Amino acid sequence: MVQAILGARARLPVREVVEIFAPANIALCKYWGKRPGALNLPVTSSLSLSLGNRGSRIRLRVAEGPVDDVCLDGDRLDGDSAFVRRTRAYFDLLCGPRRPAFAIEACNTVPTAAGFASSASGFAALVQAVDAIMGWGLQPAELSVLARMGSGSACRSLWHGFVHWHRGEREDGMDSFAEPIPTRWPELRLGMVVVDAGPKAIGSTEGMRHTQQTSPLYAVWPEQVARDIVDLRVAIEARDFPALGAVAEGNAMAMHATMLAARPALCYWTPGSVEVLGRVWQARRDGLELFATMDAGPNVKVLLLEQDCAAALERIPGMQIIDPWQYAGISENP
Ligand code: 2P0
Repeated sequence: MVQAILGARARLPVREVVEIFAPANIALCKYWGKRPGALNLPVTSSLSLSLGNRGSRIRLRVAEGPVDDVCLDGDRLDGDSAFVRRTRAYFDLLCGPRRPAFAIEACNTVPTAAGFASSASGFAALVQAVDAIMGWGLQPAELSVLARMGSGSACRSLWHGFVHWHRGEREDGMDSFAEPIPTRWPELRLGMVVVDAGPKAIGSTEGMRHTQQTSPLYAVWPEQVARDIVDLRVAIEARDFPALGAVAEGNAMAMHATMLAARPALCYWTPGSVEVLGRVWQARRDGLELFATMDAGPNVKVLLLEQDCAAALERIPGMQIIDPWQYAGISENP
């Protein structure tokens, strides 16, 4: 598939150094489950909101020595670390085995230790950096396909704002890529509540596999997603916040329900997660429109409007509020 995209493009660098930023993203309709194969082809479509200036910045240059050199947030990583091995495999995938060695400096502006950093922004930045340093000039959809092969949700991190990842039908995955939704919603905010900063016990890839193989509730997940995506698109178009929040929260709860029904159960929630969810739900009963979403971990993300930020912080002290539309000046990508 990489060959189908790159065609006769040279696998030698045309630039010495490039610097790229890609935002992290939070799904409002989740990607949970893969079709067979190693291409990260999803069972369903999904829809996300990017996190403005929170994400990954990557500086990529051709290395002086023969081996890749990887620095993350200022620390040089051991060549055997999982991060370096995954990065190296991705370079091999894109540039082939006879590629030059690269030096990469990656810096996350989503706090890594807080468990929010995902591979999404990293692979989205990486594929754009490789495209730029090699002078390939690939189309956005092609970059999205290649980002997806690094990590599924990375295909959504090529854009700011709302992004729709289309499931696609083809077995080669060439029609499974994301596209931006051109609706801005400047009042929309996303709160991050750190419940547990530690690494999660079961990664998403394994969690998806286990859910698909053993959960009797997984059978209804694709139908639910099909409805939720349509409802989200309508809510975004109408800038209908209660509708957007209700669908996003319901979709996240449904995803976690499929995991809870897996055998044995897969539960990313901790008592702290439930406590935060309780605060969100109590706020709503009191007339404050907050909605929750959660991913493959215990931390809680809160959807809210700018006008409610102060009231929300009284309910959930310590919540870090992100403006998804604040990214001017950080996206000077080539
Ligand atoms: C999402 N997650 O849509 C869902 C919700 C986690 C829960 O995308 O195996 O790291 O690399 O394709 O992209 C996390 O999964 O998984 C994810 P791989 P990825 O955001």
